[in-house]
Amino acid sequence: MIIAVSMLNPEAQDWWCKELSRLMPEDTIVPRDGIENPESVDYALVWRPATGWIASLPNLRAVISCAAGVDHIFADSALPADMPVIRTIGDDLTQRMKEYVLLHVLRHHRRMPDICAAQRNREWNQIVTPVASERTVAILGLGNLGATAAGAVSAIGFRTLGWSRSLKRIGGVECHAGEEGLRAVIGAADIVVNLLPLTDETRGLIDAAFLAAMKPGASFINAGRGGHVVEADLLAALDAGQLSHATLDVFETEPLPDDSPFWSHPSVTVTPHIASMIDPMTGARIVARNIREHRDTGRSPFEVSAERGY
Ligand code: NDP
Ligand code: OXD
Repeated sequence: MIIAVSMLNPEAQDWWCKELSRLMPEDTIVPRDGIENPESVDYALVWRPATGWIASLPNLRAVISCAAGVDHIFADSALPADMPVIRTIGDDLTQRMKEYVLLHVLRHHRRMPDICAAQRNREWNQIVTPVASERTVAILGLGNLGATAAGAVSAIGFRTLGWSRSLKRIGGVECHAGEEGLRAVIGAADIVVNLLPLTDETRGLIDAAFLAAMKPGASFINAGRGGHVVEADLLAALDAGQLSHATLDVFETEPLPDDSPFWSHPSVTVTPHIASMIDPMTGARIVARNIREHRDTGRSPFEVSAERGY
């Protein structure tokens, strides 16, 4: 087989090529710029491929996202309609997201941004916060990552609400679905965590109306995608005090531009899309296994639905 690799970051591309070559010695792994005959390429492993690049490989059997999200593939307007798209998930990725969500939920809950600001001013500010059982946390998206994060948040004592497209049953989590479910969840939560995939339905979901429907003074954690948020509306809600704090891992434009107001906003914590990046060694093993399975069976349990977009 010939497997082509296309990543935005040349170092990451190099790394994936080397690691896959090691794990798949019987196959040929080529970087995007090293393809001699586009007709010979069987699989493509990608992060944010250039528009039309996938379509330029006429005999491709499937395209593999090196990540859990696949919005970066469906964003390609030239993507052939029937192209199988396979995502990469694993325990490593789930564990990392669980850690990120717990870290920042606890940080918001215990008002660490205010404690840190007080330290910068040499103020001995003994902020007393309610115990976890008196706080409500909402997780938007109850898939591979959201369900695990919701279980972990519930396990440390928060009242935990969850929202998804279809109604779920998760121990310790009050699950909701649909438009009405969303209003109920965001209206009750002190901390809202976004772990939705970016699709036509979820793009721009977190806009002025959404933010106004949140509990006054609530906080927001975004580890889904930047495209879920109307950034100007979020800034306005923070400036007005409707939201007390936002921790943002993902942005409409990444890397976050130098002149973004998020960098220096006193009520914003920026993390550089690191909530959960699969460990590259583990990732390459999973990708190699998924490609072999697809080659042998013509299917993959990790194939996503083009119609749903996730
Ligand atoms: P999954 O596909 O496993 O789960 C998605 C969840 O979102 C499901 O519960 C689904 O509902 C729900 N959902 C989808 N569309 C809607 C909608 N319109 N209304 C309500 N609920 C909806 O995804 P993962 O948990 O694996 O990942 C989620 C996202 O996290 C990724 O797509 C990616 O964008 C982001 N991510 C971010 C990372 C980071 O480092 N910041 C790392 C990895 C992922 P249902 O269950 O009914 O289908
Ligand atoms: C992912 C990501 O989707 O890293 O896995 O954002």
